[in-house]
Amino acid sequence: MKLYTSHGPNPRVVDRFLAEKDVRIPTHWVDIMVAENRRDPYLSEVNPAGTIPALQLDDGTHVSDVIAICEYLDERFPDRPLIGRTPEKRALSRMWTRRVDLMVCEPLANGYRFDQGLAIFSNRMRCLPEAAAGLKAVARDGLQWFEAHFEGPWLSGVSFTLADIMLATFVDFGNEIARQPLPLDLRRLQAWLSRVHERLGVTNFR
Ligand SMILES: N[C@@H](CCC(=O)N[C@@H](CS)C(=O)NCC(=O)O)C(=O)O
Repeated sequence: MKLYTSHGPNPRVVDRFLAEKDVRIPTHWVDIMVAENRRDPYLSEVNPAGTIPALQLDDGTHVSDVIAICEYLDERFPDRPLIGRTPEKRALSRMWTRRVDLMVCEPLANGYRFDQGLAIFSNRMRCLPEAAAGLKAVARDGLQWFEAHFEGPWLSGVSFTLADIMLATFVDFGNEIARQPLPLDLRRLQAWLSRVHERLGVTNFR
């Protein structure tokens, strides 16, 4: 197995997922700052969608997208499950992970790409600078929704899951890099983020 990794929150989710499971796999660094991921051989040999991370399986197949990669790793290394041991727990953690992705990760990341990240991203994907403020507001609305519906101690209840790792990593990215800080009045999420940091350590965006 080999993990193609780089800067940014998506690769960092997989790093944290692996660390929490105490699994180590060889990595290959791809420099997204110079768009190495947007040309061959990465496009033709690893991931035609051009995104990082991607995982090369032992049979040579490549899997991309954080959720697919983490699902595979959780099945391949079943100790310390982070998706869920039972169908019911898996259903819940998948529901919360999907909500996190659609309601916070995607709008927050595009809000960044279409604003501070424009110089890096405008020549590799369609960027809509006029949508940046709206997308950041959508991500904030998402965070407020999580605040209102959070029961804890973790997003999907008693089990710490991929949903927690994804949301915390994008919130860290918003706090540290993307100038979209977690509002201080979202008290439950602030306390949850502290618990995630106690468990995983703080993020270090490379
Ligand atoms: N939904 C994808 C998103 C992956 C993604 O956007 N990764 C970023 C790094 S955080 C990337 O590849 N950026 C460079 C680029 O798009 O050229 C996933 O789950 O893996």
